[in-house]
Amino acid sequence: MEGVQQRTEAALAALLPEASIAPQRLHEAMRYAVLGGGKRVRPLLVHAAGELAGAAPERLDRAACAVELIHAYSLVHDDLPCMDDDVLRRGKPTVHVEYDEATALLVGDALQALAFQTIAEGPVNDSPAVQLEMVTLLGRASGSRGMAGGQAIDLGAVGKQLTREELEFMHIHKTGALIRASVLLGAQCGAPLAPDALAQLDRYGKLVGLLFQVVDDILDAQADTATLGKTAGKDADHNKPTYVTLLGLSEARTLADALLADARAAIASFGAAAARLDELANFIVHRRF
Ligand code: GRG
Repeated sequence: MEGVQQRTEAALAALLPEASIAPQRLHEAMRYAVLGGGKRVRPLLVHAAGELAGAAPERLDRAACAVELIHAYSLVHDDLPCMDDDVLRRGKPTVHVEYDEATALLVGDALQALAFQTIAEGPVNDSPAVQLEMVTLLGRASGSRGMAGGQAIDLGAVGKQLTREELEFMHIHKTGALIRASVLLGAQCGAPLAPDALAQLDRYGKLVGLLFQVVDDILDAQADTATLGKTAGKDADHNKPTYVTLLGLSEARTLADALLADARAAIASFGAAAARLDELANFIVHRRF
């Protein structure tokens, strides 16, 4: 995993325009937003699924950078005062605090554009048709029927009670869609997989996407309980529903265990070839941040 994290960092550093190139402030802020932080969970998923499909590492770097650029843009915009209004991200000031709001908006815009450019320039697959499918997949996962749509539902849910189904729908879009797309994009960098195999990978991606958010809610609630003696996390402070506020901590943990078991079962038939995907599902559950 460290190897993939390091090569992702190097690939991103090479892809992002140098801070010395005009417009310098925008390029510096883009590098500030992307480099030197983050667990790189999505690139790890791209590489793990890609290995299963026998994809070349250089292709996987391109796909991994594309999803991580979308993820980084979403965090920059999510932190803006008009959204979550956060001042810290990955242990340092958020982009609009370190630079300014207009720059943060443009950083997100430019990172999103660079993500699609990265897939379009390739190399990601010898087949132009598959390459085009990958652009479409990333667009769907990040647009209004994916991540941006999930964010809109999230903003609309402030101060409201959501049912478990509504909460799940929101997270499958807001966080889950890009995680799910990471798995499929990795697979698409390799040799074509049988429809059954692709469906199994897709099921794994969907489950892991949801699992990621359930664990995020648990970690958030635990962090606040530890530091402030409260029982609810940051999102609850923002008056947003979470799995912990809806189900309680114990049931949220039970749900995470069940999702982990289902995700592992979804890829069980691949055997040892899916060992990294299996490890990643475990990593997502047992991570500390
Ligand atoms: C602004 C269009 C738009 C979308 C924002 C994903 C998202 C949608 C906002 C992020 C809000 C958030 C903090 C959600 C909790 C789950 C999550 C995505 C956490 C951050 O992802 P990690 O843990 O972050 O992978 P690192 O820093 O490790 O990359």
